Amino acid sequence: MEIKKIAILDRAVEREIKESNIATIRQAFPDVEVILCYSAKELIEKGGSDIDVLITWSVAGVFNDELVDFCRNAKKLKWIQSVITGMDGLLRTDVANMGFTLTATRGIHGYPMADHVLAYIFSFLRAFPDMYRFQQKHDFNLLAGELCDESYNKTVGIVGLGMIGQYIAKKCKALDFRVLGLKRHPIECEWVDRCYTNSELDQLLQQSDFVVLTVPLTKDTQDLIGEREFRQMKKSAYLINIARGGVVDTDALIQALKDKTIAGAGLDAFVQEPLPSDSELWDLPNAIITPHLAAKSPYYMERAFKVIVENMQRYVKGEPLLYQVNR
Ligand code: OXD
Repeated sequence: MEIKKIAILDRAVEREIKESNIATIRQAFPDVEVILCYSAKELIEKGGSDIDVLITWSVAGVFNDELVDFCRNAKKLKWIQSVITGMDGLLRTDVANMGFTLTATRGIHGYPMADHVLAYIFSFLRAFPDMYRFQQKHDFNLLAGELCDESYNKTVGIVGLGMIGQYIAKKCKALDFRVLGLKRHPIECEWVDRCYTNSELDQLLQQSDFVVLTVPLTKDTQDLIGEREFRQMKKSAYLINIARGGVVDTDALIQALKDKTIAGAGLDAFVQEPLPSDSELWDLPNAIITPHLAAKSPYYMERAFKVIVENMQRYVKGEPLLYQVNR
């Protein structure tokens, strides 16, 4: 397969793709024309109607009507490579059925995401949200020790044991947690004490002190965790969602946090992003909110572009691409 021209469409606000990332492509493919742009309109203005490959984000919002129309009319476009792993934002649009080869970037999220999960876990164990509230009041609260717990004898249950989930398991095991996992087709994994299948979710929920969600958002995982599932969890347990907001029923989550059906939640993904400023979640004292950045790291794009260049090399050689998306 020949590649003559590619476009890299970055997100306008964040502008995360740097010239140094694009240089990785230019070095490996000096004859390929590369267009960098921030909207479908700019892509057309810069002469991108005849691109062979589109490299972009697959989060909700990027594939807006403009970009969907662009894809419909781009006669030479055959392959769309995402710079992230979750493809739900793209798959929800008509682009899913336009016959393009679709690939994600995988294998690089575990490092920052495992750190992010551990940051939630230890913040909750050591009551950091409470400590921060005392600090804001200049309150050297000697009774706050009552709020502190420890990791000894705690269980982390990871719902979704893909590449990210397994890396989280590895880090948790190294810190002596008991680790449970859940996967449609259970696997043997050296860092997981027991791997359950989908129909055994309740068993994982009932035993875990921290339930970590790392599954993709699909029709099978939409609202996977709702009122019934919160009631299966221990009252002392925390939910950690670094997957997609839609995996959890938001109303049931707010209720569970208010009623203390569970102890708290670390949330990085939301049904509506940005999380609306009037969402009740912002003010719940037992929620830690981060703005969908569990995978962020100074090294992310550098790693992502290595995967992308490897895929371009495979593409021109006619070899199977890495991380093809199964619609
Ligand atoms: C991803 C993400 O899908 O960071 O890669 O949300």
